[in-house]
Amino acid sequence: MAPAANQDEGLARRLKWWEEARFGFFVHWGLYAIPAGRWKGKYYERIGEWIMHSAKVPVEEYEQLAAEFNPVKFDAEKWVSLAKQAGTKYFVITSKHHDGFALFDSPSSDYDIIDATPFGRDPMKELAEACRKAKMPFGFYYSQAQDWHEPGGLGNTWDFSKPSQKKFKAYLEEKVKPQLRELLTQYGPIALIWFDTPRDMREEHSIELKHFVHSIQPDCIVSGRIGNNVGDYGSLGDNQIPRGGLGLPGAWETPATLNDTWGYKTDDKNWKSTRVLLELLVDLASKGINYLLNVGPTAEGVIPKASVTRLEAMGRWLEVHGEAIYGTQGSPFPYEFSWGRMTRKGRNLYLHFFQWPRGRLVVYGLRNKVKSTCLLGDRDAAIEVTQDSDSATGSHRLELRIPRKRPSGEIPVLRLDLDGPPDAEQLPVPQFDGRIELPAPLAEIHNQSGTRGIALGQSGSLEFWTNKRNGVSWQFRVVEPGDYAVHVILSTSRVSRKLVGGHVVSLAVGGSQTESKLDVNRRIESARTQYFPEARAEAGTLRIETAGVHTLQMRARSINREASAGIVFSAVELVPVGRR
Ligand code: H79
Repeated sequence: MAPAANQDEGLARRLKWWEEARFGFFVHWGLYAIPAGRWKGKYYERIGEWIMHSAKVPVEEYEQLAAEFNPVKFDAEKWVSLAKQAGTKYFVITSKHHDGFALFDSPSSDYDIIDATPFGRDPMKELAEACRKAKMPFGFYYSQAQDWHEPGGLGNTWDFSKPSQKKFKAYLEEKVKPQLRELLTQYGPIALIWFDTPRDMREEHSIELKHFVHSIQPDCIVSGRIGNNVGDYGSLGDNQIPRGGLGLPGAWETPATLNDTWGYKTDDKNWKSTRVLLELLVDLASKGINYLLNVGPTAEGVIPKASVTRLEAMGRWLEVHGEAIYGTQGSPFPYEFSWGRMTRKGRNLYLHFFQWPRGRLVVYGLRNKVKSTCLLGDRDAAIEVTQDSDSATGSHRLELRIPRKRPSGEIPVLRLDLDGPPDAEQLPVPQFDGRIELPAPLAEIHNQSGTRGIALGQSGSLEFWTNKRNGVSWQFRVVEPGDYAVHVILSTSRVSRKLVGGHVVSLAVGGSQTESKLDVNRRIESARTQYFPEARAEAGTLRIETAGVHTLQMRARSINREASAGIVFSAVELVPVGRR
């Protein structure tokens, strides 16, 4: 969801600390931690907090879980101290998820932790206090549109029929607003309200709720999922990470899981490794996107050990490399590197190595002078820098001689201290491996007027290429003439979650042209593609005769009708053939 227009003068002030934070701690905790993925002996594949929906549990039956909710091992200080140790900089917890149960003292409702459980304590009060002591900004997740407990809320199709607008409006007035008022008055300063799944909320409702929050706490950030693009920042899909840059203005965040579920599930052992989690953090930071990483505590109030060890390990990496994450902005380059990612801060450029270069690394297109370098965590490492620019091709070349021995630590980071803010050539140029990446956000879009055309989606992919008369092109710079294999990176987005190929496209540079049917057989396996898959579709070879600036034209010959969003792709790459 794109962020609100910056007419809102409070926006920049509200968002400053949040954009610097880059890494947040998310907690999904509620009654669903009791069934933990199983209902009446049956295991449900889907995310744990959805069990009421997955098993179509009637309200009266689900309500009975409350009598069992007694998290005697809950320790607010322990949770907040883990969040600190992990290196996260804000804390967000479910105050009410889609099941409608309030995990806080809600005077306006009986379906809350004080009235309906034997626990007798308000965990939100304890967490707010622990966060205040730890100087950790504290925020609430609140499901504003889906509420499976109420006939006026959305989503419960097994007990209720779809509510009328009038009924939904009454639910907003009688449940949502009173509870938001409670959340914003009972717990001191609230950093953020994390709204979710707006569904068919009308724009007027989104705007009204946002103003309602700000009328009580003007500095409270409102998440993008309040709907209708009126949030303070944009929210990508759950676990979604775009390839290349987003190419969209504003502040962004991706909520993400350590395993597959959000709410605790006994059987979900699909834990990501520390290494993968750090890659995701770095990948997002390199695109200027916050990472809100979730834990799902048990019904007893314990954060699973597998989560704790990973978060602690991330914290250890951040202790050494945190300056390359906190307070940084995304890479000055509009595409990714095969060896890793970049972030920047002031005059510093940080190179995060997913693969350690064997002795030598070359970066093209950086216009700055490098004044000095520092390998984080190893101040004595000798790095030799050479810079020149090729007048024939106009390309700036930076060569780094790097120790062959890979430093310890999950992802080594090299800081370059520059003569000014990083200034990178925006035109795609060949990088170290000779590959030229043409990313979706840099494409020039050629839509025939009057048709719904190709557009850059919120995931950094091009979508809605459904008309053969439309097309795209890129400019880019060639340094070494020759043959290039062309690959189209097919991708998925929030509107088209299934990878679809079968389109026939033609690609041309100058007089050289190739036509191919794109298939999805070569999946790209990476930390990023687990939930939003990508495939590298081979699309022939092009001969580029001269060095210098060229234009690649991409046209559609036929578009697979099964693809409702048309050809969805995130980049075209040109890979030199037969050179080494
Ligand atoms: O709170 C977490 C999720 O519960 C919530 N967002 C994150 C932060 C979320 N709500 N909706 N969704 C995510 C999309 C849900 C998709 C699915 Fe399903 C739920 C897929 C399987 C279960 C809905 C029901 C679609 C298919 C069945």
